[in-house]
Amino acid sequence: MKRPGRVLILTGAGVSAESGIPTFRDADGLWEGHRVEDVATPSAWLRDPATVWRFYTLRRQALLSVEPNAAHRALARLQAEGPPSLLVSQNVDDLHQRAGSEAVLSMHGQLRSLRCEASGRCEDRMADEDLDEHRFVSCSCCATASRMRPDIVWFGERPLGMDTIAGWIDALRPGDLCLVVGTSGHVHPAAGIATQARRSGATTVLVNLDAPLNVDDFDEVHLGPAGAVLPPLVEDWLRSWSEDAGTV
Ligand code: BV8
Repeated sequence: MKRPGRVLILTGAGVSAESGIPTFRDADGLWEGHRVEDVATPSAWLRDPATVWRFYTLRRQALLSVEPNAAHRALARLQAEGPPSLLVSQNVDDLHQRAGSEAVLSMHGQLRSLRCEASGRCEDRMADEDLDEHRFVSCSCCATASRMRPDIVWFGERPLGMDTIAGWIDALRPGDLCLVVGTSGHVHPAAGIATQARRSGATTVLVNLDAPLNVDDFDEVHLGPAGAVLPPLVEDWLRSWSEDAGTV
């Protein structure tokens, strides 16, 4: 593959699977018997905030005991040594950032932070050991000390950074690269990014454990665990691109 001008990367739950974070399909989309789509919604937060709060607080606590894996590190290397890139993640963990990726857009929000329901102001609460799954948290930004919600994009809510993503897709040219890693292609608008990138002329490459719903959107498909597939793939790309540039 010739050196691309830009690289747009999209990741899903599969890139964090080898860090020990279960994917949504692994659990058949269930958490303690609840369908994720029934817990990760504004109506669930209104109807049963305690269950939703517990769902996210337990997942935030689980983040404290996991580390980035070889897939996160390979993507961080691609971003550091390769062409200009943006990494759009559907994941709400912080493993790309902890692996050293800098240009990361967490389109579905982040477990790390909480959002004031009144002002919309976010606070990073990852370090708070005393966040427990049975007690809501009030903000410190309003006189009324409003309740804080998980800083997560729920089903039916507009994903974050849509304008930035659309701008990147519009700027893609033939020969650019759209790399998609570890996603089943179930959730929109994320699942449409590869199709749109291809329409812009970019080469679309998939790394996934098995063929997702949108496998036909890809010019190149590498099936296997991202932690095993990505490091040699990134190595090969960087080597051939540096040879193209005449620098070895
Ligand atoms: C929107 C945060 C409008 C929550 C998430 C009715 C009402 C409203 C909207 C809809 C509706 N019906 C449909 C929709 C659209 C809806 C949608 O797509 N629903 C689906 C279920 C059909 N989308 C929305 O609601 C979105 N918002 O549409 O607003 C709008 C849009 C644009 C502009 C203006 C307005 C919001 C969607 C965001 C929801 N929030 N996350 C939380 O995390 O708790 S989505 C959540 O599920 C995850 O973040 C993730 O994105 C998704 C799961 O997908 P994947 O990441 O792909 O994970 P999955 O487990 O499915 O697959 C893992 C893959 O990895 C597998 O293929 C597996 O083979 C592979 N794998 C496993 N191990 C490895 C591996 N690959 C490599 N290596 C391995 N080791």
